[in-house]
Amino acid sequence: MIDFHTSKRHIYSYLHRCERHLNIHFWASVTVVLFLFFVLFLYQGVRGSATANFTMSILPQPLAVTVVDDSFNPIEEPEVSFSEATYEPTECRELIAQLASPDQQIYVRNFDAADNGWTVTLSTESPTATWTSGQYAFDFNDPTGAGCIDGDDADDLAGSMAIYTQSDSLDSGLCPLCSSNFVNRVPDGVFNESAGLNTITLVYATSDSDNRGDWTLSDIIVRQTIPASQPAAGDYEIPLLLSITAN
Ligand SMILES: [Ca+2]
Ligand SMILES: [Ca+2]
Ligand SMILES: [Ca+2]
Repeated sequence: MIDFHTSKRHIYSYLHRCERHLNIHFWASVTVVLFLFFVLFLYQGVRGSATANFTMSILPQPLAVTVVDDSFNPIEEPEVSFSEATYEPTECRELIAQLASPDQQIYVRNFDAADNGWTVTLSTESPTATWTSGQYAFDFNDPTGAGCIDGDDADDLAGSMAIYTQSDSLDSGLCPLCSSNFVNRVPDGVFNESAGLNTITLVYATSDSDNRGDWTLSDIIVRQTIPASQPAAGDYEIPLLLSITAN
């Protein structure tokens, strides 16, 4: 005789064990599947990584010479002003002015633009330029007779300009790690049209100089003769160019 209740209990027990068994299998399967997804995720993450090449270009600054103030602010239209002179009928005189006065300085920058050195010069736009005031003029590049008489240059005017740089007037600029070795000032120069000396070198750097650096030059003395009987026509002017060239 079958004990129905006993069988039923056995069946329930059996089913319950099966359910537990299935649950264990289910969660084990879920765990395995999640683990596989995790591994796959890591693998995809590794396989999907990329190397980004960071690039940067530091370009050389253009070779430059400017006139700046004590704080290195550019002075757009620097002037060199001589003291006033009265008319003198018989005497040839000399006036003195200062280029790059105490609150101004010539500022040279070479930040990898000229690796073989550079040269800073002063010149006029043309060797035949003169000091002019309306119809009147006198010369700037004729040292004949100490700048007091006309020589064999193209014009018939007298007058001579000389440039003098001072010792200890050449200094390093703003670059803290740059060297000023092999950067030299030229003590003096005289414009001479007939001798072909149409530019005066103020400062230069040799090929051994630092390829990166900035320098200042100040207190440049300019001497200009005024011929006797030069008409007092008013204000005389002559533009001069401050230039820098790579060697
Ligand atoms: Ca001349
Ligand atoms: Ca002449
Ligand atoms: Ca002359």
